[in-house]
Amino acid sequence: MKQFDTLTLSTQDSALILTVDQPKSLNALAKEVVNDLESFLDWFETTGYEYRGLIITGAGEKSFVAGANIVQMNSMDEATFTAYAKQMHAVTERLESLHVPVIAAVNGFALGGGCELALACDFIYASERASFGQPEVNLGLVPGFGGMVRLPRRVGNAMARELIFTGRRIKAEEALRIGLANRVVPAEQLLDAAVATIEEAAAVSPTAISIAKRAMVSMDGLDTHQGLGREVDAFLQAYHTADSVEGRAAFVEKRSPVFPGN
Ligand code: CO8
Repeated sequence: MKQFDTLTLSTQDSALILTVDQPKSLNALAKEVVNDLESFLDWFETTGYEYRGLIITGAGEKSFVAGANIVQMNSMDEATFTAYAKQMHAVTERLESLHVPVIAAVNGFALGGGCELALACDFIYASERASFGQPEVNLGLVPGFGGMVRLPRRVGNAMARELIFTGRRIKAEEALRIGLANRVVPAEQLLDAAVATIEEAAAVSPTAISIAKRAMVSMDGLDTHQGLGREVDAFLQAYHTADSVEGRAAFVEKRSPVFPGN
């Protein structure tokens, strides 16, 4: 298994679990962490085909990711800042486009860049101890790793504005209520719940999941008519895959499909 200084990788069933492992700074996204996330994606995109899903979580009991590293940010010049932001933007866009489902297992603070990292995952499972927020306004800042783009898409424009303008921290149950988290579970069941969902997805066609993911990302910002056009393209692409030939044959022959994965 590939090794990183700031991330830990482990496996459970068909899932790869990526733990941001900097508990002394509550797993804040230091430059070194962002570099490692980028290297992880280089590795996973090219060699991660045996895994049927990715789960991202944070080390320790207290925090998922507490945001960008504020101490490091204080000594960044404009060029370094821009490079840092662009690098993290690329990481989030690559996570969204991965071929497998990506679940944020939020085990504690998901603040600022931490909330934004979770928003780049397909969906969020929260432990009962989790809390979420975009507290940048407390620092005289605004979200910079995609929060102003992705939070409104997840929770609606008005709710996103309320959270961004107040910097308020919300608990897991409220995150569930507003649609930020899909599920809230006791802390000790968080990873198992995420793994169980990856296992459910592992039973269906991986090609269909990958086509659906990429199509849905490409539909962001399109109007209904354009979106429906993309959907037809994606449907036809899926229709011609070996997985679909097998899935439809299995239905007619009243047996379980064995997807070849292409
Ligand atoms: N960066 C660096 N260090 C951090 C961070 C952080 N974001 N968060 C916590 N730490 C460190 C603390 O400094 C402390 O270190 P030490 O033990 O050396 O003093 C350690 O983690 C533990 O933290 P606390 O003692 O503060 O723990 P508490 O339980 O008292 O409080 C909180 C926990 C509430 C999470 C508190 O630490 C906090 O408010 N952290 C900051 C949260 C925040 O504001 N996050 C947003 C940051 S800005 C951002 O993410 C913008 C992203 C876009 C950047 C775009 C660049 C172009």
